[in-house]
Amino acid sequence: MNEYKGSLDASGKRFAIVVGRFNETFSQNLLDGAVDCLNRLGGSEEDVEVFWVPGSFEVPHAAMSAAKSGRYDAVICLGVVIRGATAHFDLIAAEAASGISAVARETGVPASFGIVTADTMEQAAERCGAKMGNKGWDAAQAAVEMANLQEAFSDHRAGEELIRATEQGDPGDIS
Ligand code: INI
Repeated sequence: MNEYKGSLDASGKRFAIVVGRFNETFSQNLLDGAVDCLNRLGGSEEDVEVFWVPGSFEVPHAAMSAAKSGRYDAVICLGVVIRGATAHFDLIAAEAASGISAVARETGVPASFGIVTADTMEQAAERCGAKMGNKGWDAAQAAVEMANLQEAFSDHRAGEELIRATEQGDPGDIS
């Protein structure tokens, strides 16, 4: 059995961070968390580019452009959607989620989901750096892991193993 795991080493990797400005104080906290994570995992701020967009609804569009540019190993998507603040909460949250997963699916560039969905401002605060941690930090960590895992698919030996597993009808465990 071959098992693949992306390491948590951000050195030498380039990241785009796309962040929705709506609920900006919280979004800024997510961004700070993501940048802190990349720094702690050995990344360089020179390899990080941040793109602000109006709100979470626009995050997938900019994330897709970033992924298609070929300049990044992964795209980190951040935003804050609060139910109390909008009647179209569900629409915005659903579009952000499906749009971000489409980025990874259609481009092959990992795109991590750091969109906080919360019922109240208090819940949002908890997920943006208070009691429940920082979802920006978590999304950055997932992006680092996925960026490294991607290499298993381009590495010669890893590729052969994946092909063999597929031929045997076993998709293989690449977690
Ligand atoms: N965008 C968010 O990121 N969070 C929200 O809570 C929110 N609310 O409440 O409406 C929000 N709306 C803006 C939306 O993302 C778009 O920017 C806007 O509809 C223009 O396309």
